[in-house]
Amino acid sequence: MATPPIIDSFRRAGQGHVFAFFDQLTAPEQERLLAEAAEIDLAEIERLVNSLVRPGASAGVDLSDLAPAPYEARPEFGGDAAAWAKAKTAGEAALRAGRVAAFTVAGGQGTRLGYDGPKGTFGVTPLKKKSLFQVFAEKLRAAGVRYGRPLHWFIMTSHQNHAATESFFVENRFFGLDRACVHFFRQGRMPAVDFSGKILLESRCSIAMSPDGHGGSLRALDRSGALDLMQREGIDALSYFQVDNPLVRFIDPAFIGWHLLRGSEMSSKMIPKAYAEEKVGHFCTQRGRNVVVEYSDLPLAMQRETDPATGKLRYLAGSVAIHVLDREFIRRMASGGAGSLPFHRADKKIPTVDAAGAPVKPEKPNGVKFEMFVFDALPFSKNPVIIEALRREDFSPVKNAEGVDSPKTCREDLLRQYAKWATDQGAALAVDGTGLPAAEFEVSPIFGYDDDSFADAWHRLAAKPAIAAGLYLE
Ligand code: UD2
Repeated sequence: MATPPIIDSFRRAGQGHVFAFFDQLTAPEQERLLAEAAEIDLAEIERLVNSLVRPGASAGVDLSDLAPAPYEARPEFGGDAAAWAKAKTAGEAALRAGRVAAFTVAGGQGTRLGYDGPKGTFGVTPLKKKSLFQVFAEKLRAAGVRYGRPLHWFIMTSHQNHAATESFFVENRFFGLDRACVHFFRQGRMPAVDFSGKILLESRCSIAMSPDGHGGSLRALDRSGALDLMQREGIDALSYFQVDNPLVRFIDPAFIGWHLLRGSEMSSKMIPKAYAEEKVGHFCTQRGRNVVVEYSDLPLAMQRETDPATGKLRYLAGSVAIHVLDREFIRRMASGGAGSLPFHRADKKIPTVDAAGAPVKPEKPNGVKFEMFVFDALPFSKNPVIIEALRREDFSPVKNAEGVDSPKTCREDLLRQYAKWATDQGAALAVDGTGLPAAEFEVSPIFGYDDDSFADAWHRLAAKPAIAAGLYLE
């Protein structure tokens, strides 16, 4: 049989070892390997190896001329109350007009949590143990009712978790959403390479491929037809959030309003960092553009720097990965028309095979994965706006099995959120100094998913229930 041309192109690129076992494989195994190889842009890999992997390659993050990025402070912290009110009105109008859709990036591998399954299926709420996906689905359902329009929801998965994610929704009857409004699509993949730039095999018949990072969502939104669907439906603003954060207020009229009124192509929420080394990105400016510098790339001294006038952290504005993106901006980024997202290097332990084809489970990093980050689109966007958000209303991710950002801290933050909404309405309940209620209770997003919707629902109740352990408001 003649050698398939793709094998020749791999050989020419110095990656012929990918097919070292080809002649020993069954026909379906050969097909699988060829299909994976066809996903790879060899020129792109060569570029990345030269710029990020070869000895002497730079880490790729430019820290010159950084300064803290300005942001719109909330009215209670000195911001312009009239501008916030105007933004909220504009956002509500956009929601009623059906101009907004939700977008969850759920393609990550969730290794830190040690949970076997798509992270969105992980149970988080205090009493009902609702999954992350159920919490988001119910917020969306409630917002659809509030604004008189069902909202579309895009969910990006990876090759590893796509089927399990879809089945979870089917088994749970889409949590009451119209399934025609829920759209799943897979993100792209990139091959891992060893430290000399050779593409790693995962087994004799497969390449070590992994998701291309949440920045891959821009290309994937385009490729999947999501942008065309948005255009047909008259949707121009996409509310972007991560799968691990059940507190997120992703249908937030004020945020959407700031984005639209400013003609912003990419808007972001910032939260003041809780402590200097908090593992979030930092909103900065660099030569007139907004950028996010990840905690791992910002030297500790800068993370800890304080402003002499206020004593506060100088790089205070933490990026918690909540954005609104303009549809046509995504399209331009996806086609490379606005610029292209850089890849970042992550050194990992990558299961592979030795020269004889026997499996190898490395004990220390043996190779490099390439990932794009969505926040790297920021410097390419026109009129970007950053608004301040409240941690208690927007952010408590589940990342680790224990300690910070764990199921326990997230459950407690959900309880604090419910307690705050209830006490704001005059409900009597005991809370400790951190706002944590003594009674474990739960508020369904269908009852209330933010302070406004909770207040309205509470107001409508003929008899106000006593907030006690086990109460479920729905
Ligand atoms: C991310 C941000 C950090 C901060 C923090 C807030 C990066 C590099 N850092 O940190 O600045 O905002 O979140 O919680 O993003 N995902 C995919 N496909 C991929 C990789 C990730 O969909 O290929 C999704 C993943 O499912 C999750 C989100 O992206 O929803 C974040 O991924 P992560 O857990 O790797 O991000 P983390 O915690 O390092």
